[in-house]
Amino acid sequence: MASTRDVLDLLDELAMLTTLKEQSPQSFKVRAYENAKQAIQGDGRDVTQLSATELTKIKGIGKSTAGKIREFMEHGEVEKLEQLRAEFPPSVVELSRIPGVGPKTLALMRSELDIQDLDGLKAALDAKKLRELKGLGAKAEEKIGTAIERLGLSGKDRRRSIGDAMPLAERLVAELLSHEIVSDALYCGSLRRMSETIGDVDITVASTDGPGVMAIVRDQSAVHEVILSGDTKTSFLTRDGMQVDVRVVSAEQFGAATLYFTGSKAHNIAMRQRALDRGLLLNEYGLLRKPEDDTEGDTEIVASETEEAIYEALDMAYVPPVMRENTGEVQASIDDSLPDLVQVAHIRGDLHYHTDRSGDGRSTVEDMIAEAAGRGYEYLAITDHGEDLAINGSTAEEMLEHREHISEAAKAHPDMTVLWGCELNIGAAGSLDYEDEFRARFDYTVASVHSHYDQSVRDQTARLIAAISDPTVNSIGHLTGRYIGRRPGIEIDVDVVLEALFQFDKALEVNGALQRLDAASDVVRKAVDRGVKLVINTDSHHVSELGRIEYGVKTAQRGWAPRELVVNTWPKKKFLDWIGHPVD
Ligand code: DGT
Ligand code: CA
Ligand code: CA
Ligand code: ZN
Repeated sequence: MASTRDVLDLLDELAMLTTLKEQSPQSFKVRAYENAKQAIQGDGRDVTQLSATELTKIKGIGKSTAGKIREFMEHGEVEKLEQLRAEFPPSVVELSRIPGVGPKTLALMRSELDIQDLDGLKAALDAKKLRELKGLGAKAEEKIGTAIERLGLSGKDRRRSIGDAMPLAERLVAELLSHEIVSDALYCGSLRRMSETIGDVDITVASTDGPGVMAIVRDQSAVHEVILSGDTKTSFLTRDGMQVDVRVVSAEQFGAATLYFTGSKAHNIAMRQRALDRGLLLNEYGLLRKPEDDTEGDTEIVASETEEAIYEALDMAYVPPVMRENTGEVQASIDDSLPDLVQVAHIRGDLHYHTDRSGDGRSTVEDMIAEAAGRGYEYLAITDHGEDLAINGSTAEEMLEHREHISEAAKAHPDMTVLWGCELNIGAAGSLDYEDEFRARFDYTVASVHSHYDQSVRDQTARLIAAISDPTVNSIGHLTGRYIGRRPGIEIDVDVVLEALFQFDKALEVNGALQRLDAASDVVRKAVDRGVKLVINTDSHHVSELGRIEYGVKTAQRGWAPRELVVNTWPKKKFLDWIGHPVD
């Protein structure tokens, strides 16, 4: 059965493909789909149960969109969407995501040069044909070529961004868990380790009814093409070519299987060696002891039901999945010297948080504050965009009004300290919004890059250091500004930037938005080694986004971040002291 989530996905896809069709994200039709999506999110009801009339009564949903939602509910597909999908197959959609390839350029590439996929585009780039298109030129051509290279879009084993893979995997696992015959299910592989890019999705299921589970899997709406399906394993492709492997094991073997299929391969090999050193065998079925004489007798199962039991039987501390990369965690686990990692439960506040004061914020001050209070936060920084971010920012005057609004709304939650903050925009050469004096009045600031991604390493490093050294800045948000797999971030000298953060005692943000995960876990690990303070944020623009804190925390854990370095795990007094704010 389709869910509200499926309807939101439907509207997303319609908006995206209609943008390509109309060659503009501003088109009336695109806006209609986007408004409908926001309206449904705001309404909160299960829209699959509503009639066309009830749907159109929701403000923001027009007649035509309501009709499409009903068509989807009744027929399982929408004719308009099928037409758009035929006109813009996944290989073409993929091209539209390359920075520099807008809908108009895409249309020209197809009509003038017959480019229909990445290979076609690369051939045209090699032949320097792109520059001949109307509105392009040698510079634009070069930019597109560089983007393809830096995003790693080429090659046979091309990888997907975690932001594309995670929602799919989470939904499949939830769906599987809702069935009686499934006793457990977990996504494993690189996704469970929080790699930024995913080769394929690996799901492990515990059940005594393999064929039954396989039938459920084949029936999922995400399945575009089944590659293979036996009694215990099904592999399928989604519409945009992502591969998913689902394997069924018995509940007794679940821990051994998830350990194996989570990997990494290098971690598995080191674990197997640890087992061998103790005369044991480790594989996807369990930690096993062979009979003495090799031929007679049964193999004894030492541990297999849970991952914890296997680590314990090997005299090792449990290694969190995000650390299983064989970069020192195996030895640290043996020595019992794994760091005291930050956990979601340690987080006491979110410090990068937008409201509808920002052009791109979609929930009210009241709702955003209530949502944070609902999570039990002790403090919160509302950091709407500063004035330099043209469409999204606020003037000094608007910010002062906003401060009043915030303190009024905060009265409903007296246990939580709500800080009047700002997300400052770091200009091309490191400038920040407002007059110095005004900027200094904010309770808390996060400064981040939102433009000028193409400067030299030297200039970008200097740019960040200018912001870090500014006395009004408390933290640096989404360090590189990247969108994983979509937009390469700025290139910087990481060591120099981390040294500056340490010297000026500023916090480095770990941004939990899946398309960002910025600073990346490898940068976090260097920051931890240098003793740089961290702050884990959601960068929420809507009340539905606070849950991202989990991804931020996992990214920090992947960088071995200990609790004490993360400033938003600190008790309120300690945190407020650090930012120089009076404690109330
Ligand atoms: P991916 O899919 O490329 O993003 O990365 P993974 O880590 O998900 O790799 P995948 O899907 O090929 O295999 C899933 C896990 O299965 C992997 O992390 C470890 C385990 N595995 C796969 N092949 C081998 C192998 O040859 N030896 C060992 N020890 N483990 C393996
Ligand atoms: Ca995989
Ligand atoms: Ca796999
Ligand atoms: Zn932001």
